[in-house]
Order: sequence, then C-alpha cells, then structure tokens
Amino acid sequence: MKISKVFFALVVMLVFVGSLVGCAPAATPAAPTAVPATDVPAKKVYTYADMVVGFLQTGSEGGWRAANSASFKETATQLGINLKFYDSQNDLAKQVAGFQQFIEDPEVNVIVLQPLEVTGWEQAMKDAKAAGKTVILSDRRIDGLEDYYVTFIGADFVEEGRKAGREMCKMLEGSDSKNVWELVGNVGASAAIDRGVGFRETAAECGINITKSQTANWSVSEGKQVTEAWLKETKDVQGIFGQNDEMAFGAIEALKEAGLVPAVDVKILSVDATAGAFQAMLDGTLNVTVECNPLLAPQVYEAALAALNGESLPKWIPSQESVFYADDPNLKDIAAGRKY
Ligand code: GYE
Repeated sequence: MKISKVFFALVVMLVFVGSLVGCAPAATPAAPTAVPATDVPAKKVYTYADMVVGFLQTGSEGGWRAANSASFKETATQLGINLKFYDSQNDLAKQVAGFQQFIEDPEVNVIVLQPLEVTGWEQAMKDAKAAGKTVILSDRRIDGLEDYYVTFIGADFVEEGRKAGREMCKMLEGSDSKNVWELVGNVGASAAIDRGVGFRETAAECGINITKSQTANWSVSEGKQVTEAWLKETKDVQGIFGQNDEMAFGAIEALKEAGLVPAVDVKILSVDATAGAFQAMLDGTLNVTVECNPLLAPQVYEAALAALNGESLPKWIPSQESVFYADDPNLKDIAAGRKY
C-alpha cells in the first residue's frame, strides 16, 4: 500500500509537470523589443495651411460663375489656403491642359475640377490618381470614373429641372396651348443635360409641348439671337424655359423687340437665382427663377481637408436650393439679403 501511495504521488507529479510543459509554448519567443513611442513617426494631420489647391474654373460666362469664383477666392483667403486659379475660358481642351499642369505641379495636393463637360476626363483622372493628387468635383459632375475622385459637391440638376417643369405647369394651367421653348446651356455640360431631363419629366405631367429647344451656351447674346430666330418663324409660344438666368434675359430682350410682353404674353422661367434674376422679377419681366447655389467653396475645402486626413466621404454631397417668385410679397427683402 505504501509503494502504491508513493507511485500515485509520483504519477500525479509527472502529470502536473507534463501539463505545465504541454500548455507552455515550445519555446517562448522573446517579447519584441518595444520601440520607444518617440521613434514611431506620428501620422501627419493636415490643416488648411497645408492645402495647395489647383482650381479649374469653367470660365466667366455670367453672374452665377462670378459668384462661384468669388466664393473660391474669398474662402481660400479666409482659410489660409494656397489657391492656384485656372480659367479654362469655357474651352474643354484648355481645361484638360490645366488639369495636367496641376498634376505635374509638385506643390498641388488637391485638384478641384468644375468640368465643362461630362466626358473627356478618363486619362486626366487616371494620371491624377497615379500622381497621388486628391481630386474633388465641384459644381458639375462627369460620367463614371467614381474611383478617381473623392466626392462631387454640387446641385441635383435633374431636380432643378423637375422644379422648373412643375413651375411652368403651374403658370400655364388653364392655357389652351402649352407650347414651350427651351434655351439649353453647353450641350455637354451636366447642368444642361440633367436640367433638360428633369424638365421633361414634370412638364409632360401637364401636357406641355416643348416645340423648340436649342443651345444658347449660357449667354445673354445667344439667348437673344436664338429667340429672335424662333420668333421670326412663329409667335405661338406660351412659355420660355431658360436653363440659366442669362439665356432667359436674352429671350426677354427678344420678346420686347418683337412687341410681346415678357412674363405676361409669354411666361419666363430660369435657373440660378442670381441678382440679375431678382432684378428682372422686380421689373416684372421674369416670372420664376429656380435657385442653384454657386457658393460651394466652404463645402469643397472642408471635404478636401477631410480627404487629406484620410476620412471617407459620400460620392455626392448635394447643395441645398430653393425657388423664388416675382409675385412673392417679400421679394424685395429677399433680394436685399442675397449674397449674389
Ligand atoms: O447654371 C450657369 C453657368 O454649372 C450650375 O453654369 C452651373 C451653370 C449655371 O454657366 O449659369
């Protein structure tokens, strides 16, 4: 019995030692030598002072564009951003060339593109990514290439078009004829393409007949020339939709010279809601303007800084907008409070 007790104790001891050896790793690796915190490079946190923005502006075609350019210049000064401003003079080839210049500029870490047209950007966008540039679209979108820009900050132009169609329907309610003429912006621009899509969606709901549609390239002079030519063919028109304020101003001039009373004989509706549109509504020559906000710089610079600091952003950050009416009793006060 004594032997068995000794044997049992020996077995228990051997099992206990084995269990220790079995759980312990074969060879406990030496703990890695901790790197003193001071030797790990701290992740850089960018500030606005670190931003060098290459800004590709479309041109200087009207009141909306002037307010938009001022927004980017004034906000850059306020935030201490180094802004390199490139005027593409409404020429796509010039804008693509300017984009390449910013890609090759070692100082530029952010490129903000306000694309003249939705296509023509594949190579430039791929080159920018390869060069490690942060690209943000502002004002207008491009087709596809979502992997090559951080985000698009701009209006929902289709919704602007829908609003325009609804307002034209309201103005022509009860009219025997609903013939409407459309003055289109630059045909390759998302603002023109999408406003046309939206307008057709809601104008169709009330039986509007778009009897004429032609580009007038966002300008007063071309808006007038196109409308004059149409009036020589017929005066059977009940409404004119200008895809921006300037083209509507040109149509207003043409109607007056043809002996028609704008906003009375022919309803006039535009998009942008610039100071000129508020003046035309106060003068009684424009019925409605759908707002498109040009003051995009604060949102764009904020998104650029977030992107430089590695934050992820939605692919589209829509700007918020309203609609303004000539018959609004508060129109004068609203106009006085506008920034553009
Ligand atoms: O409506 C027009 C300008 O891209 C939203 O461009 C902008 C448009 C605006 O020429 O006035």
